[in-house]
Amino acid sequence: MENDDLILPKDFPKLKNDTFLCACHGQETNHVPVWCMRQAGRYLPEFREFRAGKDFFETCRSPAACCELTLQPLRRFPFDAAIIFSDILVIPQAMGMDVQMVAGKGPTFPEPLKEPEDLLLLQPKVDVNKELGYVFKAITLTRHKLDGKVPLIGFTGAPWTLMAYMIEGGGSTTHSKAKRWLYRHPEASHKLLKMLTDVIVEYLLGQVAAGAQALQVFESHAGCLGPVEFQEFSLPYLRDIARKVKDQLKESGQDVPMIVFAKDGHYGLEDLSQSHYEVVGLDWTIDPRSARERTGGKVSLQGNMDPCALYAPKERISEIVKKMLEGFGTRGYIANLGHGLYPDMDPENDHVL
Ligand code: 1CP
Repeated sequence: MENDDLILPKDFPKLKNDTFLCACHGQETNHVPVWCMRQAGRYLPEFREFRAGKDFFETCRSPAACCELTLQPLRRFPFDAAIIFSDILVIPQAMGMDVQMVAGKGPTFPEPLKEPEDLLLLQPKVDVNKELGYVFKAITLTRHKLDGKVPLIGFTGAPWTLMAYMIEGGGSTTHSKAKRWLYRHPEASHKLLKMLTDVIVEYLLGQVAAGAQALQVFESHAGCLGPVEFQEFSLPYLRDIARKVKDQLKESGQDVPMIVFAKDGHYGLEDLSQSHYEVVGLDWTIDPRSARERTGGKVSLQGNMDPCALYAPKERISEIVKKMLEGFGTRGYIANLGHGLYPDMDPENDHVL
């Protein structure tokens, strides 16, 4: 590493643009802050060039590489926040599972969990500093290198979403293997969700100690649960995570806003707005006005333009953004997409957002 001081989580440069953090707390801002999910990624030619020939998870384990990839989109666009380059699947790895990124296929677990006995193969107690210290180093280095330009967001996958990958062994359209556990092995499912929750809490606290200024929890697979399963297998753990992280941070006088993004979980919107998170992230299937009504001003909202709207001509994108802003209003609002950017999108269209 070029300068040893840059791996110490202290003497961080003063934050110059706190618009995103103010909006998280529902405070008045002089513009609506913007960032994009997957703002670092394959839609950027410089990302493709940097990642070429390198293994994805090796890249995740290099603090210098993660720092560079986090900063790339900020050199192009005036985003109001950075999100650390990493992946949600570093947690199953830390728990002892092998996960590989296979070109053209995505994340793959050669030996997914099949039956409840397989839980014995997981590390019962994960030392996050040892197993995930590389993420903490990347966060510290990036926070220094950001030079106070914008705040740095840390993140994690939520327990149900991680459980789904660990059982499916990769992406899935039905999640039927993971859902089989919920219906056939509810006790083992809760055991696994609890194990994941414990690691996630320590992991998020480690990210804050390393310099993360906000935290997002991705429940990307909320949509394959119904409201009843969501109440039992997702929501309690999402709540637990926020409560435990906040209790710990309060003890040390820290206030770090937390965002929950439960994709396609609109049936849970009221509950999510009362789950100790300052911000609820929304996918594009929710109408902004009805989201405001249903969350009753209790939380800030983030989202929710359909990423595919970026395929539209620039004038049309401007109209869509204008409508979105009218729907959400400008207070307690963070403009974002309703999910991540896709690899074939034109980076130029991000400017319109
Ligand atoms: O080689 C590559 O570049 C692969 C593409 C890629 C990238 C850029 C993957 C594989 N992960 C990432 C980085 C990443 N992943 C970030 C940081 C970058 C940023 O946001 O700017 C973040 C926040 C994630 C989070 C993540 N990974 C989620 C949650 C968000 C979401 O999309 O819902 C999920 C579900 C994953 C798993 C994952 N990692 C990669 C892929 C292709 C997938 C999805 C697999 C699937 O379910 O089919």
